[in-house]
Order: sequence, then structure tokens, then C-alpha cells
Amino acid sequence: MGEAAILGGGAIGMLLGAKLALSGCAVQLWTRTEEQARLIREKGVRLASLEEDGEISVPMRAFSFAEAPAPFSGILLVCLKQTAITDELLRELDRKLAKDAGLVLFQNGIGHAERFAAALEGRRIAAAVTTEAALRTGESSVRHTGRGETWLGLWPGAAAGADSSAGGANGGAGGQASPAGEDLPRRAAEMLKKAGFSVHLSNSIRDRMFKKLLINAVINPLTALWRIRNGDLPGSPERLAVMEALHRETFGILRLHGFEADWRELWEELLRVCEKTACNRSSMLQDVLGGRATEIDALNGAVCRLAREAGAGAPWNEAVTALVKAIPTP
Ligand code: KPL
Repeated sequence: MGEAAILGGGAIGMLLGAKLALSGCAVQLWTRTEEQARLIREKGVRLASLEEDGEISVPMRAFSFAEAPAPFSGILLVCLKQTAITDELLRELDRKLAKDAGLVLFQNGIGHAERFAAALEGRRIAAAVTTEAALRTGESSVRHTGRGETWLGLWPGAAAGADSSAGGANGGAGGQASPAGEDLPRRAAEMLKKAGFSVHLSNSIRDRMFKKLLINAVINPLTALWRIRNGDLPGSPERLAVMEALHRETFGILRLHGFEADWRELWEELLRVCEKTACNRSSMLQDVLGGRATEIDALNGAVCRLAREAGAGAPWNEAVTALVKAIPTP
């Protein structure tokens, strides 16, 4: 599987596509609309990178999802929002992907990997957690706004284990044979590293996803409800108290599902993320301001489901889920 395709022409999709194309990877971009695909075919993806001033135009093969060539048997990087993952999309993917295709899922939140695995029987699946920051500045343009880290791990992963940045996890590195398909994270990691991203392989990708969930389940709903930037979140004792209550409850629920971590360390990390992304509007705030559906069901809604499965309560998560769902659409 030498070829890569990106599903989703949002900020992360265009960023990955442009940087992969620049590194010489044979990559195609699958967009939701034919209009975006045509624009990109004609003008390329315009990338404002962190390395150079101004924008460069990166030529790219682009297709609307409906027109994407099939069967596809390379690595598909799925960069859609959780809200775009419908049963109809999964059925269409099942028709388009050859049995030896591999998928790498880049979504925030949880619940999606199980859905892809159930709908796309036999295909190799890896989950990715990334802190790369990008802003879609137009239909065919993207700005890379912050360098981040990306973790990749086979789904469903093995029992909890250590992460590695060298290529040992999930990948049969060091010349060891790996069962068919287990090299997907390693191959995807090599491709992304060649494109300039900092990538780690993870033997416990579910824990990485939980860690990111713990950040998104606090920052995203609260910034969306209060309509403030990430840096303003811990800016008053009242807001800090709500953040802490939501964080403690979420942490406790994830622990009931085998998540092992130190609460204080993760609380401090949450405050660091608010500081590092101080000027950002969270993705949920952007969705609310743009009148789009939010990812609340895959974040706090999913935490409520995990609580119910464990026979526990989740009053803070229930409350923010209900409040975000009740935000009037403009
Ligand atoms: O991932 C994010 C998001 O907005 O979805 C954070 C880390 C909160 C940065 O804005």
C-alpha cells in the first residue's frame, strides 16, 4: 500500500495533505463537496507553513468523496470531525476501500474507532492523537499555527504498554516479523515523519485518547458555553472551580475504565494547554459560532456513557452536555 489519501478537507486534512505531497508522497485528498475538490485540483492547497513566510501552492489530486477512485488500497487518513461520521459514510467507505486498505483515525473524543472497526470488517485500523494546530483560512487554504506531537497506535491496541518515538511499538521494529496489518502504525508514522511531523508509536493508544479526552472534555464545552478563548478559561476563581470539578469527575470515570494516570499531573497539563493555546478559540466554540453541530456527543456525552457502563454518576458531564446541546443555533 504505497498510496495515501486524506478524507476531509478541513484544517488538519489540508495540512497533512499538503505536507505529505511536499515530501514526495503520492497523496490524494477526498473532500465533502465537488466544489472544494475542483478548487484544489485547479489551484492546489495553499499552505502557510511555520517554516516560510507567505503561502505556497501545493498541487494535489483532489476528489469529492462521492467521486473518489475505488477500490482504494493504500493508507486512508481520516480527518473528519466526529459529527461527519454517519452510518451512510461508513457504508460508502466499506464500498470504496479494498480489504487490504488501512485507516488512521484522527478524531477528537472517543467512540469512533469502535464504529469504524464494526463497519469496515477486515480493514486495519490505527488511531491517532495529535496536537498539531492548524487553521482553515479558506476553501483551499490552511495555516499551520503550531507544531505539535502525534501518537499512533493499532486499534484495538494491545494491553497497556509504553509509547516509543523510535518505532518499537505496534510495528515489529528491529527486524521482528509482525502479524499481517500490525505494521500500519509504523508505516503511517514513517510517512508522516518524512513530511516533517513529530510522531510517536503507542502501545496504549486508548490511554492517549483518554488523556486528550480529558483536556477536550473540559476546555471545549466550557469555552463554548462562556464564549471565551482558551487562555481566559482559568481566569477567575469561579471558572477555575468549574474546570476542576469537571476535570475531577471525568478523571474518576476514566479510571473506572482502566485509565492509569496521576490526577495532579493531568490537571497541570490542562492548565498548560490553556496557556499554550491561550489565543485559540476551541473547536467547539468555533462550531457554536459557525452554527455547526458540535462534537459534544463524542466528548462529554461519551464520558456520560462510560459512567453509565460503570454504574457511576456523571452530573457535571451530564450538565455540560445538556447545556451545549441547548445552545440556540443562529
Ligand atoms: O483540541 C483542542 C480543540 O479546540 O479541539 C484544544 C486542545 C482545546 C485546543 O483548542
